[in-house]
Amino acid sequence: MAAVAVERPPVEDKVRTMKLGGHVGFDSLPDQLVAKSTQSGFTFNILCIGETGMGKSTLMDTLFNTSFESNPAPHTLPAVKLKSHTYELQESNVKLKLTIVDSVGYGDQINKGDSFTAIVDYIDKQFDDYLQEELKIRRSLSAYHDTRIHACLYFICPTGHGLKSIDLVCMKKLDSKVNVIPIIAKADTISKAELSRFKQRIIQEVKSNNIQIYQFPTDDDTMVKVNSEMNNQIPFAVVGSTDFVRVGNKMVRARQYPWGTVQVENESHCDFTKLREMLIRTNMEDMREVTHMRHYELYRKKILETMGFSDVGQDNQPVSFQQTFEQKRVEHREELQRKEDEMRQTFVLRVKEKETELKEVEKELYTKYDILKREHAEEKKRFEDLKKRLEDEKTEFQKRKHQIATQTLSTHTLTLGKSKKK
Ligand SMILES: Nc1nc2c(ncn2[C@@H]2O[C@H](COP(=O)(O)OP(=O)(O)OP(=O)(O)O)[C@@H](O)[C@H]2O)c(=O)[nH]1
Ligand SMILES: [Mg+2]
Repeated sequence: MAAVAVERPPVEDKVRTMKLGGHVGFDSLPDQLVAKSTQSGFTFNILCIGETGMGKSTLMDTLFNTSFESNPAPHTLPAVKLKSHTYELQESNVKLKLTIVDSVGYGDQINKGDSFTAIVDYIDKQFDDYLQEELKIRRSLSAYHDTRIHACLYFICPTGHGLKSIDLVCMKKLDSKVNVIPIIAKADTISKAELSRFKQRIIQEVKSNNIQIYQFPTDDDTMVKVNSEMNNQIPFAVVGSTDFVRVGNKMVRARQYPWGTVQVENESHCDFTKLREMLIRTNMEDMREVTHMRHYELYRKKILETMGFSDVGQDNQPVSFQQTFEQKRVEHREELQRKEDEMRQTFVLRVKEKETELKEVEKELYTKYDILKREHAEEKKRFEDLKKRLEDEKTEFQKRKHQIATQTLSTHTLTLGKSKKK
């Protein structure tokens, strides 16, 4: 057999070379996240707590540079009420669903002891709604409107003296439920020297009452400097205004007085820009995160524990949700059975009691009947005796009557005989 030589094409000619359409790598993940978040939008919920007329609505208008058109609250409410409004805001292509919750009638009541109750209840209700959604079988957390409060601005009255008891009590009740940011309201009514003393006193009182106010995060290297500086300036002294004044060739938000103008955005006039920077620009995401990771987590833990769930059993060994659920079901059944037995026993006991009661009554009735029967027999006998006596008397009477009649007749006959003899 003759060998046939086959000619092969060179190897390089068979390899297909393709050009990449773009960069390949997971370093695009953050961009994907940004695109997704931008598309779904953001939610931010602010709670304003402060006495009536403290400038809450004005500050919200100033903060978001818009007019939310709110009406002044009445002073005559019997209790504190919370009113919430949701607004859809858009800046470039970022959508923000902003909810502003206002404490209406806060501090207006004579007894201010439980002013915080309505606020605590509101915050818990929002946590509860979220928990219910989380526990659903078909949950849709991405479409869910999260109404949990991310920031609570506590408006301190600019008295210059210190915090009122209502402020201390309320902030203490809220510090484990929400990010409390105390601010000095209407700071234009307080002088510069007074303000720094006032701030120090507030911080001192907050510390001595062990109130955990929100601290801007200092764990991020890029933000550590500015945030720690801002933490030292809390509580921010703010001024709000809905009026605009021309300064140079610009219209700025300001409050005009006969002696001058307070510019809201002027850092030497008040801390408004610091608050806006910290609240909206720098730490909005951190507040959302702290709300979810700390405050909500705490609420969830407490609720699940009161429902009897725990991560570890009595022997300190991990137990699953399923095991706890099964155990609870068994306990529940046993409890039901115990209650049923208890009720049955009570029923039998009651029936027996009733039976004895009825027997007693029956016995009593028989006794009464016997007495009545005896009395009746005696009465009958008495009447019969009486009747017999009467009849005897009647017979006697008849007899006497007859005698007398006979006597009278004989006497008459005798008298008649005598008169004839004469
Ligand atoms: N001096 C001063 N007055 C202010 C400031 N902010 C608001 N005001 C005035 O205080 C009054 C009440 O302001 P609002 O913003 O309606 O106060 P509020 O807390 O929303 O009041 P209610 O909703 O009724 O509880 C208005 O006359 C405002 O012009 C401020 O920073 N300084
Ligand atoms: Mg208002």
